[in-house]
Parts: sequence; structure tokens; C-alpha cells
Amino acid sequence: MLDAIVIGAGFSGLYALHRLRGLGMSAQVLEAGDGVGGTWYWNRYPGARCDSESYYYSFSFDDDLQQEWRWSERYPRQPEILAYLNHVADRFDLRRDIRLSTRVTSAVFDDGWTVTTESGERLRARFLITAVGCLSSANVPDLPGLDRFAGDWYHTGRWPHEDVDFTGKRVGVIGTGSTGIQAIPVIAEQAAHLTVFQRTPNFSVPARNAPLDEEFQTSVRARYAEIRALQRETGNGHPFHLSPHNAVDTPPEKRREVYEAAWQRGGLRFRAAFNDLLSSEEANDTAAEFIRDKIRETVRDPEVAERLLPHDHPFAAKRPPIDTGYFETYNRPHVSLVDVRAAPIVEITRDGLRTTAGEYPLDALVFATGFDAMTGPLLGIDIRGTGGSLADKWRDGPVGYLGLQVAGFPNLFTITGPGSPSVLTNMPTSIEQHVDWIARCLRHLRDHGLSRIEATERAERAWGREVREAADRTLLPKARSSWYLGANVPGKPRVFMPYAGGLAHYARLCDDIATRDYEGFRLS
Ligand code: NA7
Repeated sequence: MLDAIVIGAGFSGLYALHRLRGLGMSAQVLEAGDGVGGTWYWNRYPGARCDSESYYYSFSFDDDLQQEWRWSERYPRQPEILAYLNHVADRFDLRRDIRLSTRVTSAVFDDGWTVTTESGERLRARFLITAVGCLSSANVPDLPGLDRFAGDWYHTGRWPHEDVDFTGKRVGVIGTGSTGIQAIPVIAEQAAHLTVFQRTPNFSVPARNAPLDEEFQTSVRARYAEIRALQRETGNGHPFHLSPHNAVDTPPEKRREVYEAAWQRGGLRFRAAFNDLLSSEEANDTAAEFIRDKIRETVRDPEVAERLLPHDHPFAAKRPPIDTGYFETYNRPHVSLVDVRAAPIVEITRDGLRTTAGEYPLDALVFATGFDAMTGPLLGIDIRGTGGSLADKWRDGPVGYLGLQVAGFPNLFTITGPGSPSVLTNMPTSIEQHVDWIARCLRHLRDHGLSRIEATERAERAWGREVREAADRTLLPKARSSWYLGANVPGKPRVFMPYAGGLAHYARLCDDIATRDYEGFRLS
């Protein structure tokens, strides 16, 4: 029997394997893809790029690694991140314990975990660690007629590995989340005609991507210790704090100046312009109106601009996209915007897509329709604990303790599980925190001659309350169409899934729990 099985070889799985080896444990990583990289293995759509800045969207656990790796742009493109993760796999000699093209279908606890793969093979381990990601279960809407579409269709998160060429084609894109907003300007460069099918207009801020010059790279490498410490101190794992000032206390003219400077700086840093943007509706309205003004200024056709204006959610209450030329794309003569909230999609036809307003002829259709977030990847595996299946337990929405364990599922650790703050943060920072905590816990068990750990139901209920209360202190639950709430997947229970109390606070809670002999867990 192995000490541990890890499912997934993205950021989480690679680092988990490295730490397990450091504890002298035998571990096997099982990865569904034909390569390592997780999110960055699958998401190869045109324009795919990380919205966190490159030099901190990376591992901090090894100083030599961060000193030797060179990022080329402010925001790394998908191939660059994939190359980085492959480099990590080689540098730490991880591949010998990673099995690729191996999809796990079930995991059953019976005094240890028995994991079954798609090919029917069984493996046994004392501990099971899921590193399956939060955004890895593609959400393809169940539209009638898709099987008779004569053109090619794609989901952005399952993009083919060979080049897709849209030259001369009439392309449709459904979805204007972060992914659609990255892909639309790039697809527009190639396509003969691009039709964007928009259900909910979105806020977006210019990314202001640019190559990283030598001077910047040198200064980052010299300051890495300080940058990493800052990332761990902030609520969202990025190396910047929110402004101490409130928008509501700032006179309108000064406020506009601050927003303008933040707009020029670009990217996710725009959110940091004021302290109260996610806690006060009045404050948020000022940011929302600033962005709506920018959209009105950018998009030349006032009717198109009007259709692009987000009104249904506060700014940043859904994951805020950042873009390179997104709104500008609607000024191009071969790009059109269709409002599928006003005239819903009826079906896919042989030659295109039909809404209640008419048919749009298409040669290719791109679903930028997101993911069955956070719970989807875990429920895609038939996981059975001491009292039944995870699917039954989560019928009305996910429950768990710290997003790391679920009562009734001993020795199962869920990296970035529902109830963890990860998706509201710079992912690698949360992942390192989760994995470090799990490694500390496993060392504790070993050092105390213990073999089993399980969250109690009481601790799980208390954490559920904490997650709800943290969300309710923010405007996040007000975005009714957000994947944070499961609202993008028909029939999914509406439960706000991430912990919104901030990564630094969360990490302190996790440390305190460990120090108090793993309070809320049963150890035996
Ligand atoms: P998102 O953010 O979930 O966006 C999906 C988009 O697709 C969004 O605009 C949805 O509209 C739209 N959508 C979903 N289903 C449909 C149907 N059936 N009809 C029309 N439009 C639909 O996914 P992304 O991939 O962009 O981003 C996911 C995360 O990846 C992102 O937040 C980052 O963290 C990285 P809706 O808003 O639901 O009305």
C-alpha cells in the first residue's frame, strides 16, 4: 500500500508530490491529461493567459527555482506557464511518480483508500489527496441540436492540441467571462466574421500587458523574499494591499483621479483603488459607473455600448476579467454582439445558432461557458467514505472543514476544496499554503504514531457558518449569476462556495487549529 495517492498534476499535485517525498512518504500522482500542467495543460484557447502577474503566479518554495526562471511578459501566456510547470516537474525529478493519461473514476475508503482508474486498475493508499483544481470540469450547455452542427465546436477548457485556424470562418463565441474576454479579441484577428453571444455583460479592466524588461526582472529577483512575504500577508495572495482609503469618503473629483490612475495601471490591481469596493454598495457603484463610462467612451456604436454595460452585479462580485482590447473589438466591422438574455438561444442548427430573434450562420462555435466550479471536479469522481458518497453528502451544496477535509471521509485532503479561499486569491499562493498545512499535518500524524484523521461534523458545520458569514460581509453574494454560487450550472445548488475572509486570516486560522492539536479533527 502506498502512503499517498495524489489526483492531478497541476500546480497543486506537483507541489504535493514534492512535499510528500520530503516527508519520506511513497506517493503516486495520477493525472488524466497526457502531460502535466492541469489548467495550463487543458486551456489552450486563443488568448489564454493568466490574469495574475507572472513573477508572483509561481512557486515560492524554492529560491533557486524563482531565481533561475525568467518570465517574459507581465501576464504569462498559457504555453509559458505550461513550460514552467514542465520545468518544475523535471527540476524536482517528479515525473517518475506521475502517471499520465490515467483518469480516476472512483475512490473508496475502507481502512485506506482504494482508487480505481478508467482502465479498471486499482491502487491502494493510506491517504488520498485531491489536486483536481477548481475550474477543470467543463460546462458545455445542453443546447438542443449541437450533435447536428455541421461546423466544428470547442470548449475553451478542452481546446485541441493542434492549431485551430479560424481564417476565413464565421465564428460564434458563447460567453463573456474572463475566458471569453481573453479569447474574443484574438479570435476576431482571424475570423471572417465573429458573433459574440452575450448573456450577462461584464466589467473588464485593461490588463496593460507588456514585456518585462531586464531592470524589472533583476529587481524582482533581488526582492523575492519581501514580495513573497507580502503575498502571504494580504487577503488575496497578490503582492499588493488595498488602498487604506474609502471611495465613499473621497470627493468625486479626487475619486475619479484615483480610478483613472488605477485604470492606467491596469489589471487586477484596479480593485485595490479603494478599500470599500467590495463592502459598500455605494462605493462599488462609483467604480461600476467609472467602468461603464469607459465602455461608453470606447465603443463607438451607442447601441452596442449600451448592450455591453454591466448592470446585474456589483463590480468584482463576479471574478473580474481583465483584457487586451476587448471593448475595442466591438468597433471592428466584422464583429457583432447578440444579446441572448433578450432573445435566448433556442437551438444549434446544422448551419449555425438560432435564438428567438433569428438564425446566425456559423462555421465554428466556441463555448467560453466556464466550468462546474469547485465541486464539479470532485463529484466527477465517485468518492465514498464511511457513511456513503460525496455526491449524496453534497446534494444540497458542499460542506467541509477549511475546504481541506470532509467529515465521513477520513484521510482525504482536498487541496483548494469548496470552503477554501483559493479561487478568490492568486492560486499558487493558496495552493502552497494548503499543501504546506497538509504536509505539517501528515508529519504530526507520523510523529505521534497516528494513522487516521477526519474532520468532525461539528467543525464542518461551524466552518460552513464562517464561510457564509464571511461572504455576507462582502458584496460577493450579490452577483446572482456567479460561478462562486454555482449559478452558471443549471440545477446546481446555490451555495456561496469560497471562503471570503481573506487568505492571510485563513492561514492564521489553519495554523492555530494545528497548534491546538488539530482542533475540529478526530485523530486516531
Ligand atoms: P465564467 O466566468 O463562468 O463565464 C462563462 C460565460 O458563459 C458567462 O458569460 C456566462 O453567462 C456564459 N454562459 C454560460 N452558460 C451559458 C449559456 N447556456 N448560454 C449563454 N451564455 C452562457 O467562465 P470563464 O471560463 O470565462 O472563467 C472561469 C474562470 O477561469 C474565471 O473566473 C477565472 O477565475 C479563470 P452568465 O454570466 O452565466 O450569464
